[in-house]
Amino acid sequence: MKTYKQLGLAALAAVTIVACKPKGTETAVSGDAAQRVYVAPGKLDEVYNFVSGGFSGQVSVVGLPSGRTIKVLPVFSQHPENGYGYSEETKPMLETSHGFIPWDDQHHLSLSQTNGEIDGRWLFANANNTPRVARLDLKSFKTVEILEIPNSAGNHSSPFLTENTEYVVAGTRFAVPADGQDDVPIESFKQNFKGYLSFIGINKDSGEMDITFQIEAPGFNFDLSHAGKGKSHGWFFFSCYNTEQANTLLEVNASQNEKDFIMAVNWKKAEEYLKAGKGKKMPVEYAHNKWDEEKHMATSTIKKEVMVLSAEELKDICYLIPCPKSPHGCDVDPTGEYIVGSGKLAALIPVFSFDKIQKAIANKDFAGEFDGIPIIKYEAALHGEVQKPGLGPLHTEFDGKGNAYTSHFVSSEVVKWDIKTLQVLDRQPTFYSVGHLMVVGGDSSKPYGKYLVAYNKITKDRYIPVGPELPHSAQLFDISGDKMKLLLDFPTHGEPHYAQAGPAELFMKDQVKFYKIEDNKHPYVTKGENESKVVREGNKVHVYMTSIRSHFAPDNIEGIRVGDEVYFHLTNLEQDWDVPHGFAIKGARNAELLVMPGETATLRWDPIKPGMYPMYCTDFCSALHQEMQGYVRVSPAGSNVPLTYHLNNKKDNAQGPVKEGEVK
Ligand code: K7E
Ligand code: CUA
Repeated sequence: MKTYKQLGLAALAAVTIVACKPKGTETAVSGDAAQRVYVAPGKLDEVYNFVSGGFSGQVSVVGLPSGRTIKVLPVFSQHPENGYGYSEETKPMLETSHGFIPWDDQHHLSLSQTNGEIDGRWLFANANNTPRVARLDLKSFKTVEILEIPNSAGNHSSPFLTENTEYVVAGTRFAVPADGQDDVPIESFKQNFKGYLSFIGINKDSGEMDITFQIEAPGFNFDLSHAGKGKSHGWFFFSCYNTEQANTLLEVNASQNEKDFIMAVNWKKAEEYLKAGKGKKMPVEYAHNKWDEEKHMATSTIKKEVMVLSAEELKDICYLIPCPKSPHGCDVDPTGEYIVGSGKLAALIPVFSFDKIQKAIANKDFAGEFDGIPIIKYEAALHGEVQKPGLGPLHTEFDGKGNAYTSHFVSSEVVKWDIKTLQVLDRQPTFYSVGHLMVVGGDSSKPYGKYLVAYNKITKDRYIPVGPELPHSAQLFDISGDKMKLLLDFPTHGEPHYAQAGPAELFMKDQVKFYKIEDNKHPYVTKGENESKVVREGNKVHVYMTSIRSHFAPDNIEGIRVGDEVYFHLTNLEQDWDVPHGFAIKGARNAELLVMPGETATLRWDPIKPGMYPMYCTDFCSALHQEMQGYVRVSPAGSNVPLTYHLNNKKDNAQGPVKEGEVK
């Protein structure tokens, strides 16, 4: 919830400071908490928790209940730790229609589902700033695809998905003019700015993404969304704020209306219109980046067209439901009947009924329209309101036992309530100012329940202090009983927003342990030490290099000249789990490579002055890891030192390139 910081809501902030310091922080922890979170040495966690990294651009894998960060997975930001976004193979993953972008702001995650249940196949992640959706393969835990979203800005209501992973959606947080038609006065907001909702189709087998269609909706700010499930499968629900359509000082001007909207989208109907040829092709530009598992490299393609359906023209795709007041979270319960809107400035939580929405549509129980889109009467759609839940409700998750849990930023608490009766059942303070919360499997049809994690914005006194910026904080609650029990605090990487989690068994089967060297189709692969070589093509030098415990082949290279572009194509010949080798060379202006067993990766190196340049392995791979090193001699431009390479003083190509199998 960076928005509060950005908008600088002075009044809210004042409330926060007073309200975010609940009393009795020590007594909030129950007696057996230590036992409940203790994962003994040699034992494994029960749950995989995938946590968004916010302004880090990455995703963390956290084990629950221990709260230990197991790994940070690079997604939208360069990651010097393993060379993601620095190696020649991974650079295309970060290409966009704006060129190479080394960073983004990552807020929401969705685990793929089959029949409404988490299936452990893929993890989808959104990029807010330069709108993109990424797909991670949960066999390799690698980012394997990134798709840019045209006609969008601030891709916030994303990447929420339908119950069979038919679609992942991406709604624009900023209303914007269409791409290519955007050189217009900002004051023409009401005429020219629109809200585009992208429906990204997912290939059932490969998981590959493609934008099937976009819906052009009124120029609101689409904030969050969730798909219908069960009876409401076929529908999507988006919260919108700034229905005032203000374009300046939004903290005041977008908080005028008593009610904004939740937009209900009948995407099955949209599919029918698409089939009937009602879509319009729009010229746009967006990047589609794909990782090739056999070639161990990514490609980036610019796509030029998108299909757009107009919500104004095609009457029965979209309906607006009034929702108080600047709604943020928009969450659907496991049965698909209840849609929870969380107005960040409201003192109640409205819960809408899918059946009632359908009835209201059939009876045309409307209170007018907005840009041609019918507005359903609030009361006609409403199941009821949770009264006095707390201040600043943001996000809601479910335990599958009829309970909902809503985070409250301003009053800094998690509130448990009964979905049917709307009675508040329990409240627990958070330390401090909770944003998102997550129940294990809590947005699926069958939540696993048991644990709830609150992702908090302010840490203050929770950890040993580390200067002006403190880590963000997560808090683990046991929700198996009637009352929530606080078990654990743990610091997080970046700024977590949403998270997803599922039982560990789902993610532990069929993981990639290494890549078979015989399947490696990288164009610069070196499948054995005797194939290693150095080839000059003008000022480009290609080093076909291998690594195995504990040496590189070759390990000495001479005849490199200032002005050369040197490409180290390192193939890791190891065929065993957990034996990567690293590669670094002095003066390299990118990062190291961390090459997985059986994989090939390339580091580009442009030496700018003559010298002796050591290179070495960066990952402690064996007892003789420290011996895993070599030299590259760089001579002045125009020097006639012959290009040679050696291992154990054997094999060089001083007389020209070595033929296969030949040792000189
Ligand atoms: Cu509430 Cu970006 Cu989902 Cu943050 S958002 S908390
Ligand atoms: Cu290879 Cu250290």
